[in-house]
Amino acid sequence: MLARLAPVITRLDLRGRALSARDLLTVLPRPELGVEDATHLVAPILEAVRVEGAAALRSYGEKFDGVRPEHLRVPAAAMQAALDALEPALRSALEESISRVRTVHAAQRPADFVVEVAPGATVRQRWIPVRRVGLYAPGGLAVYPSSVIMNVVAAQEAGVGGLAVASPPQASNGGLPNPTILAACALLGVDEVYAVGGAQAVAMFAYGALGSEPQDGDHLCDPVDVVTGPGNVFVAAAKRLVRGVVGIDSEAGPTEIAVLADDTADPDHVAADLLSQAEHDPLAASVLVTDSLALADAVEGRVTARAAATKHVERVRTALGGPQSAIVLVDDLAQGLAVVNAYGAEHLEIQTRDAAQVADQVTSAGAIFVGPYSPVPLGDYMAGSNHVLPTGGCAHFSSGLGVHTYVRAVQVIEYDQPALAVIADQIVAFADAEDLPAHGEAIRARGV
Ligand code: HSO
Ligand code: ZN
Repeated sequence: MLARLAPVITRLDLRGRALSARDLLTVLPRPELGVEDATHLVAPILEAVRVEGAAALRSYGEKFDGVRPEHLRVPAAAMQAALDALEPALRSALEESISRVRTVHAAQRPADFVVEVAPGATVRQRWIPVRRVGLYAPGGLAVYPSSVIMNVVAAQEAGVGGLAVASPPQASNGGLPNPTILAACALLGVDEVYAVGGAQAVAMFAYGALGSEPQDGDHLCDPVDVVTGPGNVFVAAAKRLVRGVVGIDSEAGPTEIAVLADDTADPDHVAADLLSQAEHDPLAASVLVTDSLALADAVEGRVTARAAATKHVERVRTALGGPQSAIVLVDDLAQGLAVVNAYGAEHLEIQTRDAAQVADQVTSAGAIFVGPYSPVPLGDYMAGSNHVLPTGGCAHFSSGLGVHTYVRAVQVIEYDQPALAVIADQIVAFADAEDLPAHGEAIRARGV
């Protein structure tokens, strides 16, 4: 007979407690990221790359990745070789994922519109893709070809013309990035790939980089307009520092899953889903919110048993045992919704009766997974949705990665002479009130 295992996840009982959204935020803590501290460490790296270009990139490869890349720009033959070596089952999975993600993102393209404000007076809105983007794919503990797909397909469907990918050089791959990352790029038709990791990759994209060896050419990499992609705290710090020089996506933190469940949920499914995200990171957050004590007990047991048997047991136990993870007991679904809305999880599963209706009442989440057959790993790989999502409560004010990340809205204004004449006096009155008479004169100069 097995000894009873100590539960790996703590419990938080909110039953009978009337807590405001603000109070709720303090009872569901999140890990401290330390991005601000890391900015001091990465600032000199950014400066070195800006000034020295490829020479600095090679030195940092040697220092941080343990290998000095001969080819910072991955040669075409190496891209093709990685694709040729791709195992057929994985190739088919990548292709299916690309196809589904492409279908969803093609539908995300926002429509231009034109409004006739008055006769002869139009304002048009055009969505224009950015010219060139730099996409970062981590290569240390986390090697996620799936994230390459999420970034590249969104940018391609936005209509971005220039796409570059960077991923750390691997000593085990002769100083080139991870072979599956290269194969994913090749499948996606991306041929500009760099063996550059961490903060130095963000700097290379933001400032561009001059070559230092003959194989680099004069310009190794041209600057981009937007840098996206997940990374560790140093990548997040570098993105924070270059924001303004370029656009960035969010500073993605450790992954989070919240599950809102009632007594109809299958405890084994809930436990498996909580573990699935805990395996990413010791700082990952797994939170179950339920009004069913029986479900809470059953999930606790299943989580503990599954944690003991899973491959990344240390990571999972640390994540589930951390203050960022909990089983939260609530009075009813209404309080459960208040909790998940205050939390604003990166991923939120709804495993309740009438799950679709409950999901409609969610106001803050990076992505919502509805019903028993829509677990988060489906979205991580294959649903068609994007898995680069706001963490750390950023879902309260921002969206996941998508076509919108790579486009800008430009308004186009066109009035004819009679349309301008109708409002000329009002513009002049406005300009005078702001003591800007030259504004009014620009209107009057048109004979109106
Ligand atoms: N769950 C992660 C994404 C990921 N999962 C990549 C597997 N591979 C953050 O949404
Ligand atoms: Zn995942």
